[in-house]
Amino acid sequence: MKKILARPYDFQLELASCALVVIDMQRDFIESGGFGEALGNDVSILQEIVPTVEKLLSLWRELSGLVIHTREVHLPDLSNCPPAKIRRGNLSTKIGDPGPMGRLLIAGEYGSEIIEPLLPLKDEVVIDKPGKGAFYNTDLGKILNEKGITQLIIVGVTTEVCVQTTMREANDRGFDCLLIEDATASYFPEFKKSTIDMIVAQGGIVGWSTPLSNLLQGLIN
Ligand code: TIU
Repeated sequence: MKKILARPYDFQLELASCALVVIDMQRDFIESGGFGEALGNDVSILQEIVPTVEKLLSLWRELSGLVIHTREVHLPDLSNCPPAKIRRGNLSTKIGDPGPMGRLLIAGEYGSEIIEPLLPLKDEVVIDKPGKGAFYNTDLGKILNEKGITQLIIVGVTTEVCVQTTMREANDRGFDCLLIEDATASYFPEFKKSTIDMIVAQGGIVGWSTPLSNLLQGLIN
C-alpha cells in the first residue's frame, strides 16, 4: 500500500488493484479543427497537460499497471448517438459532420484518434464511449471487475464534462478515484477549479485529488 498525499485526505494506493484511466485525449478535443473548436472553444489550454499525462502514462507502464484509454466516438451511422446529443448547441458543424480532421467524433476518423504522444500500446484497453461517462453503454465496468480493479487514477479532458461524469459513474459503482489535477484540463479554468473543489468536498464525496508530484512522491516511498 502506498500513501499518496491528496485532498481531502491521504489516498491509500494499491498498485495491483489500481488502473490508470486516460480520458478522451483525442485530436477532436485537443487540436484545431475538431469538435472542441466547433463548440466555440480555444483548444490550446488543453494541450498544456499533454507532457504531464505522458509522464504518468510512461511511469504507469513501467510499473506494469493497467492502462485504460477512452475515446468519445460514435458509429459512422450515428446509431449509438442520441438525436438530442447531435442537436445540442445548435452548431453549424455538429457530430457526424465533415471537418478538416474528418467527421466529428466518428470512430475511425483522423480527428477521433488519440493524439500521437499518448497513443495506446497494442495490449492496452481502449473504450469507445458514446456518452460523456465512460461506463454508460460500454464494457468498462465488466473489464475492471474481471481484472480485480477497485481504484482508478483519472486524467484527461475535459475536467467538468467527461472526466467528472466518469468519476461520478465510477464512484457510484464503488471505485475509489484519484484525480491528477495537472493532468486534467477544461476549456474553462474556473470550471476545472470548481470541479476539483466539488469532488473533494464533504470528505471526498466523489473522490480524491492531487498533483502528479504527490503521486510520484508517494509511489517511491
Ligand atoms: N471528453 C469530453 O469532455 N467531451 C466534451 O464534449 N467536453 C467538453 O468540454 N465539451
